Amino acid sequence: MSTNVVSYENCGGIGLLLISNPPVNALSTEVITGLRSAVSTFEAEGETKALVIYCKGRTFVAGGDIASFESPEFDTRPFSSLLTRLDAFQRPVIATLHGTVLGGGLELAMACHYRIAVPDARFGMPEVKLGLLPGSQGTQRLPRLAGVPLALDLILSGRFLSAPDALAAGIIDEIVDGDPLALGIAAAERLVRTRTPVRRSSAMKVVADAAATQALARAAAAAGKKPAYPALGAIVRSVEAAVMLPFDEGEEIEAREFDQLRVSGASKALRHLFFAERTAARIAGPPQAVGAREVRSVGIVGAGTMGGGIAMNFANAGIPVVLVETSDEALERGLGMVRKNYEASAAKGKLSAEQVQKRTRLLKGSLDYGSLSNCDLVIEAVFESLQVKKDVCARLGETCKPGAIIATNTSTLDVNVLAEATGRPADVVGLHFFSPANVMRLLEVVRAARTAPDVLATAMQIARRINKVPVISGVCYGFIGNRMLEPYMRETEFLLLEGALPQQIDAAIESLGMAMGPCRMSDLSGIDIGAKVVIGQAEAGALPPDPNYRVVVRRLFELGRNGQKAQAGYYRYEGRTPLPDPAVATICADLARQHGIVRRSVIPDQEIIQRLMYTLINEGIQILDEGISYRPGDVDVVWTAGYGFPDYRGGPMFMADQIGLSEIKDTLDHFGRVRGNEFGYWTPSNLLKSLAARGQRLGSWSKD
Ligand code: T1G
Repeated sequence: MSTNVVSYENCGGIGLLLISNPPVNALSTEVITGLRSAVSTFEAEGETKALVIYCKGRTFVAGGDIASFESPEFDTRPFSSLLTRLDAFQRPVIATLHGTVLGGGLELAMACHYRIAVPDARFGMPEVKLGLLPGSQGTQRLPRLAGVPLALDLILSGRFLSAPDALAAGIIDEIVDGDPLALGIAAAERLVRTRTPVRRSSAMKVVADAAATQALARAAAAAGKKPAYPALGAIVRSVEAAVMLPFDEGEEIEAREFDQLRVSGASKALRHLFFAERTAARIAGPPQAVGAREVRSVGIVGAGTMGGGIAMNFANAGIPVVLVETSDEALERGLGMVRKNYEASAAKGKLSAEQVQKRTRLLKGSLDYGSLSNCDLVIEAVFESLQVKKDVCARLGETCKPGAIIATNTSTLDVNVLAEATGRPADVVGLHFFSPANVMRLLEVVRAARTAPDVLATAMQIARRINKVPVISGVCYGFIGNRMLEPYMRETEFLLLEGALPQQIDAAIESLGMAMGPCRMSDLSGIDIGAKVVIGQAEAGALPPDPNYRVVVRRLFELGRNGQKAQAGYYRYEGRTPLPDPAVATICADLARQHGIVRRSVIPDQEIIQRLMYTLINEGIQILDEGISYRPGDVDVVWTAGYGFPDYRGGPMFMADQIGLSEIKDTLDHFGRVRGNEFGYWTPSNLLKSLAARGQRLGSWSKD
């Protein structure tokens, strides 16, 4: 028997079941149908002594097919009942495992009687990251094999186990190096020869000891604190069912929990982000047959906080880095900071001493631009000033070898201008890292007007190598993320002038799940940084001709209230703890008086949310309309990976579809009417207007 994705053959009395559904052998409907029919064939062949299940390609089954969960007809039960059939065989069923054995793949393996794995195989239940739980007996089998505490830990965290750890935990039976099929056949023959009785995980007893009870109680308490993630509670209830109830009753509870989670907003949002992150890594447009350039060594100009953090990313990935500075002192400071960061990670047990040594050895310092002449990629991370950066770019244009890529880490300057300054704009790309650069996952890759296709392709590839989530942005002020921040900060300040307090605005925004409200965020990133951007924009004549525009941040800066580092900004600080500061209310009231702004005693939270979020969303849609960003999902990835937007809301564009585009447009129009629209703050983007008029969603929109 064989379909496109599953084949079965009888090889010398052993049934061989092969799954071949690239890239990751996900359990599509077709795979499940194929599995059912292969298992029926084995069932019918009474004389076949054992069954070996194995996979072609880079991995054993990495889980259910996530795309199939969108179908209203999706049901976990057909796969679960197949697992029950496998489990019930009297003849041994062997899973031979390699790659990433995840979710439904691990469930399939656990339903087999014997699991053999190659040494570098990894195991996990990552469903929680999709807002789900293992829906095909995983919450029932894993506690039986590995015990309740570890099962809970794995299912709640989604973390992976190495093969040795999985062996120690009782999840697999044997590790052997070799070809998975040959290993599976050898194991099958041995089990048959020795007449080893089949061992069914469903028949094992769950150890219900004090450790299990405590783990469940702790997990339930932790889940209770995160109501935005309903999967956590559902996982605890399902594992609890494994402890309290017979297997089939526990399985039914798990299936019901899964059904509810699958249609929950959180899971839909997280599934959207799963695909959005992977799609963002692809360059839009017709596939271009361009290879990437090779990057074996990296240079960084500027060993400040940014430069040092960027350097760590490359050293972490095993790529040698040279950091160039203008003085010994600056260089030593930069390298010292990197060393300190590594030592801190080692002290927390996140890195071994050898890892620290290996990484620091990959980092070299230099005062000489000449040491960049052999680098394949050079990133400038110097002071954010057009003249300074232009000078550095010009020098890099001369110093870097032909074919080397020159990248700028500017966050506010025009990448086209910097590209021209190098004299070789085709080699230039923007790499906008977020601070702290060694921690934040987001990387905006800025495609300038003359960036060569292979330079862009290399930037995307290198981003993945250093474990970043890359998103392409065109050239505009602030790129995708900071540009959308502009109306958000503008409305924050207007609300402060009108009588809202920083703590009220932050609380309203944090109630949506944002990691930090705008005032806390500004205090953390530095009021001086924000104010200088506004002042620079004013000098460049780029601000709206509105005398009230962002006057608060400028006043705080004048007063030296530069945020957390100054222990005063929108808040006053005790250490890192922000405390409401009546002085800020006075500052805002004085400014409001000077600027003739009427203060109100009550500003509803809903107004705060609408004014900040709807204008941010409108800007995002405008960015799509202008082609600065390719896809709504890209914008969502920027905000969830770089700006603390709650992943369970899927990002601002996904959220816009949930709110309804008409509702957003009508609300903007409403504010335009009641507040006046002299400066165009409330003008819906043309794309928003046309989508709203047609009742279309961003999720189904594409530029072409
Ligand atoms: N379903 C559909 N597509 C998948 C997929 C999946 N489970 N996993 C990966 N892909 C696609 C992905 O979109 C990309 O496509 C390509 O494969 C390579 O992925 C039934 C309910 C396996 C560790 O959550 O963690 O089982 O972009 O770029 O870095 O009860 O993919 O090339 O078109 O990520 O080498 C549980 C999710 C599902 C695993 C490989 N399983 N996948 O990483 O490659 S729920 C997961 C991953 C479930 C059961 C329950 C990773 C990976 P494209 P990639 P990678």
